[in-house]
Amino acid sequence: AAPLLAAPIAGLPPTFQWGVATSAYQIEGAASEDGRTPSIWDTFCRKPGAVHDADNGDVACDHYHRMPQDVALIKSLGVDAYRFSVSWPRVQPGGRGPVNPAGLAFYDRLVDELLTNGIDPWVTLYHWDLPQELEDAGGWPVRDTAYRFADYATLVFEKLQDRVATFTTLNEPWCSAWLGYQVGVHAPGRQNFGDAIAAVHHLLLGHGLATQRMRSLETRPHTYGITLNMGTADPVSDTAEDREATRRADGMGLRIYLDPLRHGRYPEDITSELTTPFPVQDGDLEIISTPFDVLGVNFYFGQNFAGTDEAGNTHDASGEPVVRAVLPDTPRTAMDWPITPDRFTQLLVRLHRDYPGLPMVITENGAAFPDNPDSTGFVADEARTAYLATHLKAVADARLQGADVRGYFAWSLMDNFEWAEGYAKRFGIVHVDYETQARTPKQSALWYRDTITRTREGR
Ligand code: GBH
Repeated sequence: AAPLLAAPIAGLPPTFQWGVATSAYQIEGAASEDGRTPSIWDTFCRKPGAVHDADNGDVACDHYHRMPQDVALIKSLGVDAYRFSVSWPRVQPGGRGPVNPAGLAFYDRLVDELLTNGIDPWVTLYHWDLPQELEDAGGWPVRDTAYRFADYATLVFEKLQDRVATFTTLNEPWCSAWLGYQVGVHAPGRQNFGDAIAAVHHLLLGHGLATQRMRSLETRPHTYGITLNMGTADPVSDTAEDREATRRADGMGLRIYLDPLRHGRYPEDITSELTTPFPVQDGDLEIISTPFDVLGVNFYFGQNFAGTDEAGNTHDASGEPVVRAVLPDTPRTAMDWPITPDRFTQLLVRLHRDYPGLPMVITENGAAFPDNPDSTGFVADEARTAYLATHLKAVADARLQGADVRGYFAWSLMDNFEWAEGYAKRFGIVHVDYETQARTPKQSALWYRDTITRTREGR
C-alpha cells in the first residue's frame, strides 16, 4: 500500500495543541539511581508470571540517561507539547518525608530542556508508580495515601510551578483501582472488591487534596486537570438485561469518576447496588469536586455490553448481575483491541453533553501493531498511521458537534514498557531497538509531523 499522505485535518483549528505522551516507569529506567526507591511496579515485575517474559522497567528506554537526545527527538516531530509523568519514588523515596533533591533535579532539567526547545511541558503527577513503602502501609485502599499524594504533589509543584503551566494529578484511576486491586493484572496485583472500591475513593480524594494544595501555593495561574480512561458502553441488543448491563458498565467505568469530580456526588444508581460502600467521610465530596480546568481523555476503544452470559444466565455464581463486555466486530490491534473511531466521536460528544463546561484534551490515543523494522530500523506502520488518522478525524467530527477538545497527545512518543505486556507490544510512533537504544521515527511519526504542519497552516 502507498503511504498515507498527510493532509490538513478539517475542523481542527490552528490553535489546536499537538503532543506526544509517555510515563515515567515505561521509559526512564535508572530504577535504583540517585536515591530512587522501588515502586509497586518494580515489585510486581518480580512476581513470577505477572509480566510477559518477566520484563521490567530497570532499563526501559534508558530515557533517564538520554533525556536531552529524547527532547531533540520530540522537537523533530514538530509537536507543541510533551506529556510525561513524574516518578513519585524518585522525588520522595518511600512516599513520605523530605524531597530527594537528586531525583527532583531530573524533572527540573527535563522542563528546562523542553522550554529551551519551545515545547510545552504537561506534568502528570501519578502514572501508577506508587512507592512500595506506601503499598506496604496499605496502598490506595488506605485513606492516608491520599494525604501522602497531596504532600508529594506539593514537592513537585513548588519546584516546577514557575515554568510548568499544566499539572494533571492522576492518570487513569480506574486502572489503578480495578486492574491493581480487584483484577490483579496490574501492580500491586491484589484481588479484593472492597479494596478496589476504597482505592477509587482515595484516588479521587488525593486528586482533590493535591489540586487544592497546588492552587493555594501558586504564584501564577496554572491549568489543573485529571486524566481518565474512557470508552463507550452500548447494549448488545435492546433487551432490558443488556440495557441494565450497559448502565452498570458506564456507571462503574465513567460516572463514578466524573459525577463526584463534577457534581460532588457518586451516582445513586451505582451506590445503591454496591455491596461495599465508598468510604466517604464528611467533607470528602467537597474536596473531590474542587474545580479543575481540563479533563484529560485517554481513549483506545469502545465496548458493547450484554446482561447475560454465554449460556443465557442473567446472574453469576455469586448472585451478581452479569455485565459482559462484547467487543465490537471490527479489525483489531496487536492488543486485540477493536478499532472503533466512531465511538471516539460518540464519547466526546457525550462528555460535552453530560459534563458541560469542561474543556477536554486527548491525553492519550494510539495503538500497538506488529511492527517490522527494516535493516535501518525504519517501520512502515500503515496500520498505526491509519489509526491515528481516523481517530484525529473522529476528534475533529466531535468538535464540529460542539465538543470542546483543545489538543491531542499521541500515545506514545516511543515504544516502551507496556505494563503486563512487557516490551512485546509497541505503541510508539518512534521505534526503539532495545539492544542499542536507537530511536527511529516510524512512518506514523513522519505522517504526524506533516499533518501537524499542514493542519496548522490550513493547506
Ligand atoms: C493506557 O492505559 C495507559 O495510560 C498507558 O500507560 C498504556 O501504555 C496505554 O494505555 C496502552 O495500554 O478491556 O476491561 O481493560 C489504557 C488502559 C485499556 C484500560 C482499555 C481500559 C478497556 C477496558 N485501558 N481498557 S478492559
